[in-house]
Amino acid sequence: MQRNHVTVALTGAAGNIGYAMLPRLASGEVFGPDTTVELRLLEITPALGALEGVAMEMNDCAFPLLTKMVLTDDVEEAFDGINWGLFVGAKPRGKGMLRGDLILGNGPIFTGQGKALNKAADDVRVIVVGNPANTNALIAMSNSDVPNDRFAALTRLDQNRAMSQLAAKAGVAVSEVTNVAIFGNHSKTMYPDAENALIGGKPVYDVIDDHDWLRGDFISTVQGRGKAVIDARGKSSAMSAASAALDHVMSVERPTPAGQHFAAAVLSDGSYGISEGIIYSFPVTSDDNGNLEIVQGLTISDFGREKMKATEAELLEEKQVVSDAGLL
Ligand code: NAX
Repeated sequence: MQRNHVTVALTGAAGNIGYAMLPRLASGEVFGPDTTVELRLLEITPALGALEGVAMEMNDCAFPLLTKMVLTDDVEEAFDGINWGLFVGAKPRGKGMLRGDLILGNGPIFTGQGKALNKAADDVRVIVVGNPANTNALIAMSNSDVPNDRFAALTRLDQNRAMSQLAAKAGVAVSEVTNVAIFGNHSKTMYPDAENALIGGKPVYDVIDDHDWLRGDFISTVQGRGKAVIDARGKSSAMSAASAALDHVMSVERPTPAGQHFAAAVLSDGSYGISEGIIYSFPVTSDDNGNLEIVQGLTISDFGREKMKATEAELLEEKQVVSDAGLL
């Protein structure tokens, strides 16, 4: 998608992921070297002071393409006329907090943000990063007049994690790994699919002999990677999450190379027998105009089917929770 100027809203802009994302958004890397960028930085009121500091640093980077930054705690101001909404801001999951509590704690943020999106530009696209990302995207979508196909939740980090694991196991560069799909929820039930993935254009199952690893540790490593990073670093993934979110934006903005696909959680249309009406991660492609299409016809084994159903069940439960709470 070629444009001269893009307006991008980033929620939670003073947080860890926002900090890792901002310089790359303004550098020209994401939207190209000829596209100027306006940033709308949304935070909660108590974080506006910290946001001011982040904006000072952004100014000190002296990015030639950055035309304007708006710092605000007003969602309507933040989303007015935007081409992209990067929904990162959410309350973190506290120690001992159940997933259900997190869903109900963060859900109301996304009802308001969904409504405010009605002021966005006609071509607006949204990527939800804040957890529980799939269900938050469903809430935002359900509360907005923006067409459903503009909303996605981030599973690109899971795809990137899977690619990195496969490359390391095969002893090849990560650039050799393509067509890794992530099915389902961005949670520990997700199913990273190696059965349709390629290494150097060949099926992963032909390149990696250790099929027990592909069906076992590979999957659990990707599913548990977020926790492993927290255990090692003492903080949740921020650099990699920011990078994946920007990979997603770039993949949506550019046509997908023929025969390839990438992972994004989008509204299920019943593809692969998955229930309609949930935000479920599928292999997708983008056209020249940022429209996503679910890739059809991948071969799914009984093993894969079972995993896809388990993560679907979790998403249906999450949907029930937010539906009962009147958030949809
Ligand atoms: P931080 O706690 O560092 O930053 C979050 C920021 O959001 C804070 O500055 C907070 O003030 C702000 N915020 C809270 N409510 C807001 C609202 N209503 N409007 C605007 N801003 C608001 O968390 P960070 O590490 O940046 O992570 C952000 C979110 O990403 C979390 O929900 C986290 O769980 C999620 N993640 C999602 C990933 C994914 O792949 N989908 C991976 C990484 C990450 O865990």
